[in-house]
Amino acid sequence: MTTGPNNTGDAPADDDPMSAGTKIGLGVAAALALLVVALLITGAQHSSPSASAGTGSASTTTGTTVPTATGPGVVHVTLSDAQGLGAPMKLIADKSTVPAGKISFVITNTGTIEHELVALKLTGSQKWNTLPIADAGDPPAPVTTGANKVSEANDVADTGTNLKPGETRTLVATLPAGNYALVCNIAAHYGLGMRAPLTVS
Ligand SMILES: [Cu+2]
Repeated sequence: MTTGPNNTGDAPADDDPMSAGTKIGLGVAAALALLVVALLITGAQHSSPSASAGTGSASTTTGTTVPTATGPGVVHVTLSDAQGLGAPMKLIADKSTVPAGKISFVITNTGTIEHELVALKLTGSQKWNTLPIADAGDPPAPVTTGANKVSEANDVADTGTNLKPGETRTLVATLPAGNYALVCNIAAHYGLGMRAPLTVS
């Protein structure tokens, strides 16, 4: 009320309270900053797994989160090569059997070049590791010479754009019971070993 501006005599008195206040304020600010950082770290740790689950009931969705989810419907797929087209390549899935329904493929490219994941529904007597390499082009089409891909006529889930080296991506697909081949169908990759079986039961 009467503590308005008093010019005289208050100047020295103002100095001390203000500097003390400033110190307290800085202390509080530092503490708050630490708290915020801690919350951000905690939040990040908690949000990763929950974001992984994927949402929606669409047949396929993709995400760029790096999930750590596990469960019967989660298949971790590793795409790898040692030196590009100059050596055998690998497509390794940590499961070969999953229950029918929503399946989350958590795909990581640990190789040196780009890769993709395509799930092909097998029909008739087709086997995952002996699909005819009779196609070429993008999209693949039957050719008489220069074939380096398998047919994608029965493509049921696809990462679309390729994964760059080091990239992880989630592909969610709703698959009915059946036999499938997981392949990378970039030119020559299937033939170099990028294929794995998947049974949906
Ligand atoms: Cu590949």
